[in-house]
Amino acid sequence: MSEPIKIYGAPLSQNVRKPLAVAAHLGISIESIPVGPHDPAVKAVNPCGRIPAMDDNGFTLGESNAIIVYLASKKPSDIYPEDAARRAEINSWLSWDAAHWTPAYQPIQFERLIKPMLGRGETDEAVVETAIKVFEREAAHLDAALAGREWLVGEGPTLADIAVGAGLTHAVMAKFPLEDYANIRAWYERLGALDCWKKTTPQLG
Ligand SMILES: N[C@@H](CCC(=O)N[C@@H](CS)C(=O)NCC(=O)O)C(=O)O
Repeated sequence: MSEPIKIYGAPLSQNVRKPLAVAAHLGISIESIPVGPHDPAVKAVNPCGRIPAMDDNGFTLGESNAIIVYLASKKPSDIYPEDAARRAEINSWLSWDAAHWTPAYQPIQFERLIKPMLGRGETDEAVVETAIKVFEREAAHLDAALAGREWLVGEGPTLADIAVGAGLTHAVMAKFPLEDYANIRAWYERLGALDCWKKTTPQLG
């Protein structure tokens, strides 16, 4: 008999939130194993030690966006529709998330939130200033893409919204500069109204 899919990684991580939210949305039963990066249990599944990592009855996988595509492929639904063009658009956002969006917000989050939380020193304002320039460029792109739309692809939430939206999990605490991006803020509120988002809101402190 097969066991529930294991997702390794602390739910506080925005990257871990992605598979937890997708599983919650699809009603896929999973076992969440809340361990940090480089824990031996993670390394056994994902040799580079990063979270999330997945083990589906011996099939192991790293990279949050690959994991959510795998989960969605197990249970066909509107969050990853069969249509080739829709899938390609979703995949394009998943690539943008990994290649541009995450590197844009992560330094701000690290400097303003993670560093103080882990006692790794003061926020380096020079790093934040440089990071904000990068962030503004990518946020402007996302905001423009959302103009006149409720969701990034098609008419309902998809993996694209979950992957890209996960990056804003700690936006308030890390003070991401979102004041000028009304479309992003409205879209993130829509995402926040989904049950899968409410169920996976990390509890800080
Ligand atoms: N591209 C990876 C990034 C995963 C990642 O960097 N996770 C962080 C926690 S949010 C981590 O494990 N960091 C430890 C490290 O990079 O060594 C993904 O999307 O899964």
